[in-house]
Formats: sequence, C-alpha cells, structure tokens
Amino acid sequence: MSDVVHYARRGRVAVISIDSPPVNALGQAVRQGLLDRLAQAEADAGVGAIVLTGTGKAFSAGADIREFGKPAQPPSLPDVINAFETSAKPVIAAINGVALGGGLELALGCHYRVAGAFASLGLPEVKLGLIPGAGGTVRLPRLVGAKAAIDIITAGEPLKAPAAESAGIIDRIAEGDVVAAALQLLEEGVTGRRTRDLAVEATPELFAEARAAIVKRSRSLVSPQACVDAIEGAARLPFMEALAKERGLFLSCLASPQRAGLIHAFFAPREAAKVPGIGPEVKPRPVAKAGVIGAGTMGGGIAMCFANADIPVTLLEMKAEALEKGLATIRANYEATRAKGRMTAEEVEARMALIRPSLDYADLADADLVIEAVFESMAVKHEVFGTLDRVCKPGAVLATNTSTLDIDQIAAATRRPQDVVGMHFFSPANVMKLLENVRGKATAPDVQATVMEVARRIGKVGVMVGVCYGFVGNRILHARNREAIALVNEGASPQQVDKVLTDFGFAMGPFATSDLAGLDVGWRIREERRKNKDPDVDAPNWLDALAEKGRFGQKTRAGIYRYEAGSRAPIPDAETDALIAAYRAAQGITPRPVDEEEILTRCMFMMVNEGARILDEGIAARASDIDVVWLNGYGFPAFRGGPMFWGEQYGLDKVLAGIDAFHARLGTRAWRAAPLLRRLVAEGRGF
Ligand code: 3H9
Repeated sequence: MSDVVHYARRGRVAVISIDSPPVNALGQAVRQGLLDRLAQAEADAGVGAIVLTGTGKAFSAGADIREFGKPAQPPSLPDVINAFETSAKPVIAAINGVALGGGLELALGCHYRVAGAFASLGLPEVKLGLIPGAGGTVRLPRLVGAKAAIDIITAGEPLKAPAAESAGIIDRIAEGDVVAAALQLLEEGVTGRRTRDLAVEATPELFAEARAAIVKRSRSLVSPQACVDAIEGAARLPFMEALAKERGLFLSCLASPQRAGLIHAFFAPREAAKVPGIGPEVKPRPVAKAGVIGAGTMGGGIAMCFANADIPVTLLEMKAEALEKGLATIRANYEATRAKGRMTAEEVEARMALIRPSLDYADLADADLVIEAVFESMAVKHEVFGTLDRVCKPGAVLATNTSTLDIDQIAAATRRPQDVVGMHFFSPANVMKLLENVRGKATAPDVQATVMEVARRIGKVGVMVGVCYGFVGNRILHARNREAIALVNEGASPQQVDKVLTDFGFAMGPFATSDLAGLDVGWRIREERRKNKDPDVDAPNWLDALAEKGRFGQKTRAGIYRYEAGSRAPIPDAETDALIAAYRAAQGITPRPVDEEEILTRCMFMMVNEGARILDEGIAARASDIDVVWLNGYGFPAFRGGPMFWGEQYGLDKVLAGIDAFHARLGTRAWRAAPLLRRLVAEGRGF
C-alpha cells in the first residue's frame, strides 16, 4: 500500500492524507495512492464518508512539474479526480494549506471544501504556459461563474481562504483544525453534491471581451487564450465533452516551447538559491538590524525593502537636506501605494517607523548588515568602507551596491575583507525582483549564505555571481547594446531594432530602455574612460552626440526618441536620424537595409556568447543563473526561459555557426566565439 497517501479511520469517516514532502505534488505514486485509498474507503462497509487532506504545510501544490515533458504514467489526474467526484460516499476536502493547480482541481472534485484560515487556493497553470488540465476550467466556472473563473484562471494568482469563500470556491473556513471542521460538517448531515451537476453562468459577450483584454495584456502568450477557450467549452458543452476539450488544449500547451521556457523560469531561481560550495551546514549570520548609506533613489529603495520585510533599518546621509529629501521620497512612495488601496495609513506609519534616519556613522554600530549605495567612485567607496571598518561591530556584513566597481578593491579598504560582499539591487530597488549578490575573493561562506538568505527574506530573487566588469547582468547588457548600436550604424533604425526585440517579447527595446535609464549616465562614464585613455572604450558615436545636445532621454523629453509632455511613448525623431546619418557619413559607412532576422540573431547570439564566457570564467555557477538574472532584472520574456535557455532551444550548433559567420563578415573582436560554446558544440552537449 502507498506510503505517500495515508488512510486512517475517525469513527465512520475515512481520512485520506497526502504525505509527499515538500509540497504534496501529485506525482504518479501519489495519484495511484489516492485511487487505492479511495477504493479502500469505498470497500470499507464501516465507512460512511471520506475526508481528503494533506500532511505538512500543503494540501497539494498540484501536478508534479518535474514529470512534464516525460511520458505520461497512469493513472491520470483527471481520472483520479473523477473517481473522487463520482464516489457514492460524501467526500470533503480539508484544505490545510496551499491548494494550487491540480491540488485545487482535486479539491474541486470533492463534494465540499473546508479550508484553514491561512490556506491559499489558486490555479497558477497559466504562469507555467499551461491551462488547468484536470477539470479546473470546467469545474471552477460551475462554482464561481464563468467571468470570475476567467479572472482567476488567466491571472493565475492564488486567493486567500476568505476571498475563496466569498467567491464560492470553498464552503467554510475552519476555526481550528481543518479535519475536525470537515468532520463537523459531516455531522451536520451533508450528503454527496457534485460540482459537475451545477450549471455555468455566462453572458454571450463574455468570451470575446476576455480574449480582447488578454491580447492587450499578454499578446505573445498562448496559454491565457487557451484558458478562455476551455472555459467557453465549459459554458457551451456537456460536462464530459468540456473535459475532453480542456484535455486537448492542455496537451497542446504542454507540448509548446512557451511551457518549456516558463517551467525553466520556475525552477531556475530555486536552483540559484543553492549556491555551489555553500551547503546547508553553512549558517547565515543573523540579521535583525540593517543599515543603508545614501538616501538617494537607490538607497531609499533599499531601505524600503527592509522596512517592507519588517527589519528595522538605519538610513544614513551626510547632509540633513539630502536625508529629508530621501525620507520624503520614501513616504511619497508609500502614500502612492496607500492611494491605490494597497496599504492602510497605519501600515505607512509602521513602515516609516522602521526607517531610522541618521547623520552619524556611529548609529551603524549595532547593524548586522550595512549596504552602501553612494556615488560610483572607488575613492568615495574606500572612504565609506574605511569608516565602516572603524564603526561597525565585529561580524557585521558590509555590502556594496556597486554595479561597476571591483568588490575586492573595495574590500581592501577594510581589515575584514571576509565580511565584504556585493549586493547589487536594480532600480527601483523596492520594485525590481533581482538581487545580484557578488562574492569577492575573500568573502566568507557564511557572509554569502547571509546575503542569499536576506534576498529571500526581503522577497528578492537572489543570484550569487563573481567579480568582473558589470557582473553578469550589465556585462551581457553592454555586449547586447553594443551590437544594437552597430546594427544602427550599418543601416537599421533604432525603432526597427526596438521593434524586433519587443516582438521577441521584451517589454522594451534597448534604445527605449536607454532613454528611460538616461543617456547621460553612459556618456559620462565613456567620457571619463576616454579621458583615462581606456583602450576598450568605443570612439564617440551618435549616442554621445545626442547626449552632448542635452538629449538625455525621457527626463529631458528627448533622447534617442522624443516624448510628448506626460507621456512615456517613444516617438521617432528626425534630429536623431540626422545625427545617425552624420555619424555614418563621417565613418564612411553607406547604410544598407538590415532585416529582422539579422537584428534578432545578432542581438541574441551576442548575449549567448557573452553568457558562455561568463560561465567559463566561473562568474556565474550555472547557465540557469544567468537566465535568472535576465528574467528578473532586465525584462527578458519569461516564456523564452532566459538567454541561455533560448540559445539551447535554438540549437547551440546553430548559434555557433551564426557567430562564426558574423565573425567572418564583421570581423570584430566581440564576434569571436566563446571557447566554452565551441567545446560544448564539439561534444554535442548543452550548458
Ligand atoms: C498543474 O497542476 C497541472 C494540472 O492542472 C493538470 C495536470 C494534468 N511539482 O517554491 P518552494 C518544489 S501544474 C514539483 O521553494 P515555497 C520546488 O521546486 C502545477 N515540485 O517552496 C522546491 O524544490 P527544491 C501547478 C514542486 O514554500 C520545493 O518544492 N502548481 C512543485 O516557497 C519547495 O518549493 C504550481 O504551479 C510542483 N508542483 O512555495 C505550484 N511545487 O527544494 C508551484 C514546488 O528541490 N509551486 N515544488 O528546490 C509553488 O508555487 C510553490 O512551490 C509553493 C511553495 C507555493 C507551493
């Protein structure tokens, strides 16, 4: 008999419980166990009713995602759920924790549902490029109506128990023990009531409206439309036919590359959390109090991350005026959230109270972690870290938010380089998910464990990387942007390049992104590097010419594009075209038509090639870590899985052949193939 599904008798009630840690996923053994235990309960003449529950934190997180893409093993989940629904004995789902995907579908097949107050319930399949495939699109509309079902299923966001109760998904919230509440319901004399027997409420225009809304929201994705198709099937077809239609749509989504990309995007951050060489025996240092130096946009955003996670944080500035300005910005951000109804006035005050303003380094003496977010200059960083070394308590983690400077050089300003680490947040820090943690040569293992743990606590996706110029994210960004500029130099327009990349799925193209970030930033850095006779810096080009004219991007309403007052929509501009034309003429370039295929492959191959170098140098531990950086920090389309995953799907041999061809044609240093890529292709392996 199954050891992942247990059977116990409570008087005349059989309690079937799923016990498959960590999340009670419904893999083959669990599915078989469920059927066996149901048969046992049905055969047991002393049993009058059945309660189905989960052991541990979860009721069930749904289908075992690791089984997708492998040959299907019977029994199928829809068959298991149908068996529970058609049982002659009343079946109550006692939802003790998360009930997601197939887990919720299983509960929907039960005759009644009781949930713990902290349970969360949802059908998140759409986030994995799927639709609910075990009756969710057919049973949920019967309980909540087609409109609400479309909203819940196409958003994929879980509902807390109270919301699930008011929507009609669950019958009751348990005050205490959820199995006891299910037994209580049975004592009240409930009998079998099947979801399949209910009708679906839907208006005729609902489905067309839903499809149109989805096109606006997520035009590149296949599965949200398939969800609507399946729910429409539920409204129009008899129950069993609707189930068959759902199954067909589920299987076609399962076979899609979008599903593969999104499931990679699901597992990759969980892998990234396991830093090679930092096993579970390395305990993170406790962080009860944090400090942030610099109350600018970055520092203020970082301080908010800590306050949001209920961790008191000291925010240090050198001048009272800058401190007040920083605090006012933080308050304004919280007030904006409150205005949207997502925070109460009390919560705003509670968060503000967690941020302790200071003008004195001595106030950082008791901080467990200090993050510096001051001006990007090695001299300034040295001064800050020298001071931190004097004032901070022994064992405090000293972190820098630098995006360009060498962590090892910064650490050299202290007598405790083992405590120094990079924590590279992305702007706006309180919003962006990525936290690129950077280990220096001397960074202690428990300091690395600490910053990964802090990432988790403040709700970020943490990735550990090594030291190099730009680390993982910006290094690939620079390589990709340099190629985008080269394409324009040769004859493409900025809007053409941007369109190819937004059609690929990026939220914004490289040039629109540069306008958002500000052209002045890169221009000043390049000017500085040119002054210092840096051999790697490019000669001045049309982007420098734009910046020289004061066209800094969105903030000056003109950059590569121009912007109408109050709008962020980029409008192509003749002045930019003229500067590009002048640059081409000065360089003796005759512009040529550049097609979409060339734009896409040159940008993408460049990313894969730079990623392969990063991997070979050990800057990233795994290809999927590079994907995590780009998925969470740079708006890479999740359904494509990240640049390295995309490269593998495209075929590394084809990527290499393309790189070699570009090298033969364009001859630049950047187009030399990464040795790792060549090795892998020769060995017929992937990353
Ligand atoms: C589906 O149900 C299809 C059906 O409609 C139709 C079928 C026919 N499978 O996230 P955590 C692993 S599609 C396999 O760190 P938390 C996870 O990788 C499914 N493994 O914990 C990790 O492993 P490791 C729809 C899974 O507490 C460990 O469990 N369901 C699954 O922060 C702990 O996970 C979903 O999309 C799974 N389903 O969050 C739910 N789920 O330790 C996906 C988790 O080796 N899951 N793992 O790194 C979640 O959203 C979160 O994991 C959950 C727990 C909220 C449950």
